[in-house]
Amino acid sequence: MPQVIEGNLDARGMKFAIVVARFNAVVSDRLLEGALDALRRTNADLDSVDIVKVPGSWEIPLTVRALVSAGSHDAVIALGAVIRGGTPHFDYVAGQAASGIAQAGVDTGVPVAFGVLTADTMEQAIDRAGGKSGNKGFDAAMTAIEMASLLRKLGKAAR
Ligand code: INI
Repeated sequence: MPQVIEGNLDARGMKFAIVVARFNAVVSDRLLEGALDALRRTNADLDSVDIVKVPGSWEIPLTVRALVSAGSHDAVIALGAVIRGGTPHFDYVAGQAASGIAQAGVDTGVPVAFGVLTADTMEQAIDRAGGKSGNKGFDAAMTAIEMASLLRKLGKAAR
């Protein structure tokens, strides 16, 4: 019989860091609320969650890498909001955030969930940060929990 291995959504005994950009804080604060809600619902110990605030999404990859390299967390959740607003800056910031966050996880083996919203307008961003289209911070935290659980299982299976 094939063996199916997948993570679960039980965050007990796990330690998480959340990196959140202050830029567009009206959105990123809501993403943070969503992420904390997910951690609370899955029985994480909120007293052991580290929330690290950075100026903008550009600063997220460096900060995530410092955290995952230290190896003190089961998973890291990256939150930010990049809104197009008619400037090419959007593409640089969004692209750098996405690739830097992905690379940090792959390089270190620590799950890093991507909760950086990219949107054309503020309205669209708010819709995805607890408005009519759910909360991407909540979703990212759930993914972090599942991946942390999966990696624990894979670690056990390998031994
Ligand atoms: N940072 C964001 O998180 N979102 C944005 O939409 C944004 N825009 O549009 O400029 C943004 N810029 C700031 C950037 O992240 C850095 O903090 C800044 O360039 C200094 O390094």
